[in-house]
Amino acid sequence: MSTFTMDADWLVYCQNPTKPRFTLPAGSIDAHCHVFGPGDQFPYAPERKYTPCDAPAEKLFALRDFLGFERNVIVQATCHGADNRAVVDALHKAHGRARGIATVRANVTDQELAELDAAGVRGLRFNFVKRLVDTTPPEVLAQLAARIAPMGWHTVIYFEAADLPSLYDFLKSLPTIVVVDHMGRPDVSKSVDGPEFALFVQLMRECPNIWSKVTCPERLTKTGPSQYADVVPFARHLVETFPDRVLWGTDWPHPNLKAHMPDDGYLVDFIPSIAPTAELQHKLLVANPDRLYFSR
Ligand code: 0GY
Repeated sequence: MSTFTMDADWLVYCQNPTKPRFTLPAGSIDAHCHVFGPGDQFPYAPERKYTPCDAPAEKLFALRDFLGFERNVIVQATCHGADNRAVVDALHKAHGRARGIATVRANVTDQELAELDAAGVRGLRFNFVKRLVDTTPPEVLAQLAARIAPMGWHTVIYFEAADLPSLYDFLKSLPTIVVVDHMGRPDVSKSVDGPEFALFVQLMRECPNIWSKVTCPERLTKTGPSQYADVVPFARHLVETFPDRVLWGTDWPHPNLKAHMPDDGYLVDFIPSIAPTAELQHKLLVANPDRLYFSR
């Protein structure tokens, strides 16, 4: 019996995804996914804002193989706070086929960072989404970024589009590669050419060290799962404009979706609509994440 009871409105990940029609290029990397617990082994953090279902490494690797991915980038989820043991355990079990993104507090020691590096962690996640975390002051995050830059690590940033104006200068100032989760969460009911998304595109234009995950159509869509048509123009614009600085991932096990749980096979079938050529697909799924995560 688990010590943790998932939230009453929690949606469990799809148990029987369909086989994608789109064949992923050899060496493809799912560059944004999580593991949750299992809570009995890796307790959820006391400061968490949600209690998920368990989603252990074995299930993630089964999905990886079923969909046709070769490797994963496992991102620390907020339900584990700054306790990275579940991610580190998954990296160990992946036998070199995964890298990780950790969350740490300001008092993390150099020795702890070195141990995370040895386990396969290659970056830190800074989260500005208020429903997920109590925000850490940017100056504290800037100090952490300065410490990880010499390690060759990067920063992964999660924020919502409405907060980009206030974060703009902070993002520009970071001394690492900066990977923005889910395209900065644009409001896709607005125009892809409108001022809100234009600001994000401008940030990427101004800063060659800023990358974007073109992920989470299921999270961003306003019109529903049918082709995620409203999300396509945003993701495709970034893929075509910045083909060497985009990443793709499933976001399995899809935390905090309240209305619709995607079929992961169907999410893979979304890829050709945002990366329509074999060359763009290879950059998005293989070359870019391989360069960022697996060069050592
Ligand atoms: C995502 C999105 C979400 C959650 C987290 O770490 C997390 O809890 O990332 C979200 O709720 O939008 O990328 O998985």
